[in-house]
Amino acid sequence: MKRIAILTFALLAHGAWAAGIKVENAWIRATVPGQQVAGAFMTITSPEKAMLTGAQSSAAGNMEVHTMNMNNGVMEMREIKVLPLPKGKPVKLSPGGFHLMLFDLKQPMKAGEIVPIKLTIETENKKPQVIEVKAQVRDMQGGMMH
Ligand SMILES: [Cu+2]
Repeated sequence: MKRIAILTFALLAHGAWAAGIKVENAWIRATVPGQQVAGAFMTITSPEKAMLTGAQSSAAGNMEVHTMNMNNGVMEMREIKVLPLPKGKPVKLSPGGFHLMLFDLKQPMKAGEIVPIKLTIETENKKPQVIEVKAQVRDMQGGMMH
């Protein structure tokens, strides 16, 4: 499926800093009534080598980290358990690439709403850290197939 989308990446004022980990431009794609899943996107920069190992939100029953690839012209998504965060290099979660998936939505995602997401980030030899991010729901054209 070909995705046609016009994306505007505006920096949100709600940047989150915790343990030096920077999360910018966190947003969730608005859903239509009856839709049970939504994609969440953001840019994560870690000052040291780390990994994203999970996410949670009060707005969703479950969340997964996904990767998306084109395979013979077909968009394919699969869950990944670990998303590496190289030292100092921004990792962009965006439509068509890495993203977070919200499942079993408690309510529709309406444009303009702010939804909290908790990211679990681990560095070598350290306890996992939970970083709370505020994601803005945005209405975007185009869809993501599941
Ligand atoms: Cu997905």
